[in-house]
Amino acid sequence: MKEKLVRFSITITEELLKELDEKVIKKGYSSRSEFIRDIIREMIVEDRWQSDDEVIGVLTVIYDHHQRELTQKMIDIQHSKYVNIMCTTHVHLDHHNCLETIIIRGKPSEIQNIAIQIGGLKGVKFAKLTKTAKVEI
Ligand code: NI
Repeated sequence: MKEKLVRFSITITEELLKELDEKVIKKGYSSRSEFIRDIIREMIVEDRWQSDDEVIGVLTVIYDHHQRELTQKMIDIQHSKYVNIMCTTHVHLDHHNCLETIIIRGKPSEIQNIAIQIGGLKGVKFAKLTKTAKVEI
């Protein structure tokens, strides 16, 4: 089902318009409209992360393969009853380093809690949480 599109005009300074157009080109958007639609969706996702709604986080972790019991500790943390681990992907980067992405569904506070716990483990060299959510519009 195709959603109805509406057209509206906005008033901004020439300077701001120049900035907007530069960003549209730099980020590879086909139009100002597409860029602005994505900005609004990004704000919706940010709001969800400030709420108690269900969101999705992608935790990227790089850790020392040789750190004793680290993988078991990471798995124990993921077995939290408050979140749903949707999938994990493991890549053996080199002899010492593993990279893992963990896709987590749950409440923002619980996902952040897991990200902090895993990020703080001995042997974890890098941990970054990417915040996203289902946006139906
Ligand atoms: Ni590995």
